[in-house]
This record gives sequence, C-alpha cells and structure tokens, in this order.
Amino acid sequence: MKIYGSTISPFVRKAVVFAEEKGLAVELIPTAPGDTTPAFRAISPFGQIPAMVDDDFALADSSAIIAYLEAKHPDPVLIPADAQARGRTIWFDELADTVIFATGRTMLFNRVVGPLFRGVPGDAAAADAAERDQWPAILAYLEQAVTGRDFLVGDGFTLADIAVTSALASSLHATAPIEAAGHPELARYLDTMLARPAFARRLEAERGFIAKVRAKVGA
Ligand SMILES: N[C@@H](CCC(=O)N[C@@H](CS)C(=O)NCC(=O)O)C(=O)O
Repeated sequence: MKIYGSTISPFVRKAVVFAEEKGLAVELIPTAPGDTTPAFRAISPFGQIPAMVDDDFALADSSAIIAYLEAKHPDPVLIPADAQARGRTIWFDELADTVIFATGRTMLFNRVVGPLFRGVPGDAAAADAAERDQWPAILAYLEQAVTGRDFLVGDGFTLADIAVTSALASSLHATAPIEAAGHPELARYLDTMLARPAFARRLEAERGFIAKVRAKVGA
C-alpha cells in the first residue's frame, strides 16, 4: 500500500506505524501538507496528509485509514474489542491528535517547519509559551498514565501506544528530550516504544532529513 505524506507529521507516522505493525509493506510517497497536485487532491480533497492508496481504494485521514486497516487486517488486534479498552484506546488516540499535538504543533511549526522547511520565520514566543504553559501538564498526565505499565491500555500494544508515541515523537523534534530525572516512567515507556522497528526506522529517517535541511539553510 502507498501512504502519502511525511512522517514528521504525527498523523502520517501513526498511519505508517499502524500499517507496519500489522505486517503490511508501506511505500511512503513523500508529499508536503497542502500539496496541490491534482493526483494528490484526488485522494486527499483538502490537501491533508496522510492519504492512502490500497489496490484501487483511496482514503485520506489517519483515523479513517486506521479504521479501514483494522477492519481489513484484524490480526494483530490494535483496537481492542472490549468496550472499556476500546473507549480508552480512542481516548488516547484523540488526546494525541488534539491536546498533545496542539501543543506539539505550535512548537514544531514555529521552530522547525516554518523556519527550516518553508523559509518563513517562526513565532518563537508562541513556541516558548506552549512549552512553558502547556507541555508540562501533558508530560505529567502521561507520566501517571504509564507508571508501572508497559502499555497505555490493558496489557498489550494498541493504537493508543502508536498515537501517543507518534504525537510525542513529532513534538520532540522541536523541544527537549523527556529526561528520566523529571519523568522517569514516561522516559522508560517512550524508549521502549521508540525501539520498536517501525518507529525506529521512521525516526532515524526524520532526524537525518531535519539535520540535512538544517545544515543546508545554516540554522
Ligand atoms: N485529521 C487529520 C489531520 C491531518 C493533518 O492535520 N495533517 C496536516 C499535517 S500535520 C496537514 O496535512 N495540513 C495541511 C493543510 O491543512 O493544508 C488526520 O488525522 O489525518
């Protein structure tokens, strides 16, 4: 299957990792957010990444892609059937897409995407305010959510882990690493998640790409 986008976006990384954790081969087609080419707009009418083509079926939006993949490839289960476990899984997925990445996006766009990729100055004060006023509460919430646990929901790996790890990974391209001194359980949890091959592969490529652009623009 083809997934269009850049995994620096948490939504794209979430869809790619979800597919790879299902054992599917993903061809990532590099596509910038807002790409206006007609072929891309045919599968993502509003230009958002990710979008997917699987055989002759096209679909945009990470949540739609993930629901499609879970139905088509139920093994391994990544969205539990149990009512409470499913509710908790979707809670963490939404938390990642909204609360975590709302703050992460402010840091990422103003410190990385704008200045490095788009050649526009970022709003440094907005990024600093998000890091100072919103980021600590998110880390504190996640610290208690993973304390004494290997996974966010139940005793197995789910979409909750993929979504939260992906939102954190994108945010961490633009802010300090999570130090074990301040958040020992979250640091341990994140290390374990990021060591999974699907995450590790993407993060290595993303870091390499950001470093290359940084060197090119001299930032
Ligand atoms: N609800 C969408 C959100 C996707 C999204 O916001 N993607 C951003 C990149 S992080 C984008 O493509 N923005 C381009 C635009 O809105 O023009 C999903 O889950 O896929």
